[in-house]
Amino acid sequence: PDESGIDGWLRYAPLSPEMASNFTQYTSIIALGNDETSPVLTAAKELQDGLNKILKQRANLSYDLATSTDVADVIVVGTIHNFSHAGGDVGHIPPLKEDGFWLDRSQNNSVQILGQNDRGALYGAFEFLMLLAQGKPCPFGYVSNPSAPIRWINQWDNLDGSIERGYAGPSIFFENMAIQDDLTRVSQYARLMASVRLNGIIVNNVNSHHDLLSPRNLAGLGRVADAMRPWGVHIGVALFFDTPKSLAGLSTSDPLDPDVIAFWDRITAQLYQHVPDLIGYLIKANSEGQPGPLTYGRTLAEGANLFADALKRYGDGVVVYRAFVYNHHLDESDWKNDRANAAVEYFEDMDTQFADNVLIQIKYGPIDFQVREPVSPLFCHLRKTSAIIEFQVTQEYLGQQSHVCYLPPLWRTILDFDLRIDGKPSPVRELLSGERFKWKRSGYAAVVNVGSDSTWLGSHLAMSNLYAYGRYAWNPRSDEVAVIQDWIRLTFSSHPTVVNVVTGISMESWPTYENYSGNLGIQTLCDIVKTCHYGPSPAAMDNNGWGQWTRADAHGIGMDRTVATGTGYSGQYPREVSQIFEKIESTPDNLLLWFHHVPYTHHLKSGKTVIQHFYDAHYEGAANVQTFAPRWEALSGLIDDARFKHVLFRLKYQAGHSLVWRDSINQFYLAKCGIADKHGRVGHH
Ligand code: GCW
Repeated sequence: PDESGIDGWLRYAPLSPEMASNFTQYTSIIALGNDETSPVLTAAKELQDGLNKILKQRANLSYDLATSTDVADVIVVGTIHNFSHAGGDVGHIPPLKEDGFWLDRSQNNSVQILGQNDRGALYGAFEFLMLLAQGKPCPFGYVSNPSAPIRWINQWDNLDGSIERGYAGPSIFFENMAIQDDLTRVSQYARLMASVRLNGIIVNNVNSHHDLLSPRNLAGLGRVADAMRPWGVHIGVALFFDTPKSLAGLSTSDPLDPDVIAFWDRITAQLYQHVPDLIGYLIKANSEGQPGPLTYGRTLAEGANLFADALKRYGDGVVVYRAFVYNHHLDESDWKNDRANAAVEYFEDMDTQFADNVLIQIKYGPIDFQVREPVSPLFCHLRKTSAIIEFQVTQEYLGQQSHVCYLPPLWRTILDFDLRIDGKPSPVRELLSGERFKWKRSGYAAVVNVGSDSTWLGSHLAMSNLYAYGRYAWNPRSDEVAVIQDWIRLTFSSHPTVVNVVTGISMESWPTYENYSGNLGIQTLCDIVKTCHYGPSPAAMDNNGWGQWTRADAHGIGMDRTVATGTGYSGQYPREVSQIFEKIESTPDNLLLWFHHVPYTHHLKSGKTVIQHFYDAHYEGAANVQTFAPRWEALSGLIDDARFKHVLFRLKYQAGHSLVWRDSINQFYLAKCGIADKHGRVGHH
């Protein structure tokens, strides 16, 4: 089988002999610690492997700093604490945050990689190697600190080995209702995660199954934790709220019932025995048919605090409670109904009621990972309770890895958005870092859903999103072009043609996809009735209970979410923001139909009518996709054949499918409104 994707961006391709000759011949690596489970030892081995592959050097590994101070050409890796303990000078090192690191090179070409903790040391080692693999020297005196302590992945893996919204084959974690015997891919995954400084993972689907907590699976979870721990990745689990009933046969799962409390206490104690560094529990409750505290007449906070109390007794895991609570049988005939309102309605009064180890995890937009959404207004309603943002690397509504869609430009519309809470600067990234409301624990989660396919995500190009997710969680001010170019050089090649072509396609990919799949803030017009969330199906976007609506009729389109005449959603933002969205004139074109219901003949700021914009955007988007495969063909011979062909196949498929999108959407709206395309293209196929 073709294994060309297994290492992702950690291929460590050899530098050319000319380039390699610019680098020091490193004689040895000194690891400050030799505990098998410690990321410090992992770092040292990774350095050995990387030097061997990139520079064809064989450095030996030792553990004693004292015998080698002031020796030239060594690499020291460990924690600041151990370095100073062994007599190293740390006086000049600036303060490091948890997981941060210091990277430095001395005049005699020795390298210091020192972490605030052992994970930081591993991150520093990866930084050193990923610079080296791009032919870049180790910097002098370089400090790197994370923006936020929580940088996690959510996998939506089911115990039977299937993956909800996974597009890359069966699970690497589960099979036949149990944990896999062979966890090789799990440690390889942890390696990729560590290299972009992701430190935690929830290993199973939020639509969880009670059998996860059966005795043999608790032991299996221990093995998963063991496989990931050397990479500084710690695990947590998603819980099924009704586990007390379905696994233990209790008559209720009421969060205030003493037997239920005792059940969760016991399970938590057992889980901590297998996974002493458990990061916590992720809870999807009262959402899309899942049971939850409301099922038993209790509040969301009472539900969350049940788990919070159990965790507190055994460790420092947190409860991550998802804000994705809404009625999925919503009646569209009522113009006041709006799923986008749900999270704030459910959570706004709960802010002071959660235990201090409860965090609320909020999808970036109020609906569901659409091609464009405004920031979820729930971020404006939490002060005491800290938050995690939920992104999606698996491209559920974004072409399911069969369309290329580089996501950082979308993420930046969210992270940079200033919510003006209390009239003060409040960009989302400053909420997530904890800066704005002095949160101790907050940050990032992304649904990733890698599978056992050797490409991990089902497509080589999709891996740029996993790489970028780590980079953004660490530093949300990252530059999206710089990030993609690092990824390209590490994954494919530093050849200028490769860098230029892949940068071009990647940077155009999201706006292009938006053009043909759902523009002006109308959401992704895909099939939500069959729930595959793939392919054009504009008719599915109304008359459904999910509340993902466009309200398209013969005259107009869009959701009126204003306070004045609509669902009131815009009023969930602080005044300065809500005023912008309340008025058509100040709402940006790209969110117009999210906030307003307008006639097809309404003129946009661009001067075009809404309907003509639809026609043009779909033609432009689909036309641009036609250029992707021919541009990619310039890479023939510059990268390996297997990956060249794999990507080419997908880009050609996307070219065809974008035409299907273009014509389905355009014909549908032509039929609705009867207004002809000014350029005479629509309706003549
Ligand atoms: O978007 C919906 C997805 C479901 C998912 C749910 C959620 C795991 O279509 O597949 O369930 O969101 O986020 O809970």
